[in-house]
Amino acid sequence: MSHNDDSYTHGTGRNDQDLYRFDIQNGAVVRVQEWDEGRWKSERMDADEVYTLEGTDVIKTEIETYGREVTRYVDPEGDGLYAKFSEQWLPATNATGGMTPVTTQTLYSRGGDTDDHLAVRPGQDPALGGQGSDTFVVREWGHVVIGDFHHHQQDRLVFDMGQGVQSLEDLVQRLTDLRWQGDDLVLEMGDQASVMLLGVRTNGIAVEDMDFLS
Ligand SMILES: [Ca+2]
Ligand SMILES: [Ca+2]
Repeated sequence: MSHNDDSYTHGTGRNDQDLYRFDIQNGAVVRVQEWDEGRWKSERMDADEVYTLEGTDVIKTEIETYGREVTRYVDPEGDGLYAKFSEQWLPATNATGGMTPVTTQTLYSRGGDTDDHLAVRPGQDPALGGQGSDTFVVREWGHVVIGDFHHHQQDRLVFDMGQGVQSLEDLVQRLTDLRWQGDDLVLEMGDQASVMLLGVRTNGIAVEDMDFLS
């Protein structure tokens, strides 16, 4: 798939905080840097990560226990500054449910006017779905923020973290606090994880808007 078909509807997720730079020598990525807290920081390239080039896109393939996580970075302006565009979980054939993610379709970093599937991860700007019925998939156990959940747009909140959360009861067991912070709703799961939903006091959310996959 070429990202060019998609990038205008999904956006690139690009902003000042989620930028990457890749040093490329002889067709291979030799260094990865991430813009973090106002400066470039080198990212360790782990042995279980493989970077490849596809046109001008950089593809990171991360080998996990029960599958692969494929992340695409794009540089639409051609200025050497990349943004994370999408990710996809490709389970191994022996993957077991529960403690592995379930959603295998491509998840984007930023939504547009259409119905979008979005990856929600810690350490990123609030996930934005935009107009349309968007599916926010929480992919990681950590502190995440969703910027524009709207009940009346039939947006969905999906827990798919590979943590064995497969029912509302599983989630409730892990919840240590559920509170309003102004117009924002915070679901706290100990010190290690939380889901903050900005503005949902007015935008609305119901238990029926949630799916519990893993
Ligand atoms: Ca959308
Ligand atoms: Ca939406």
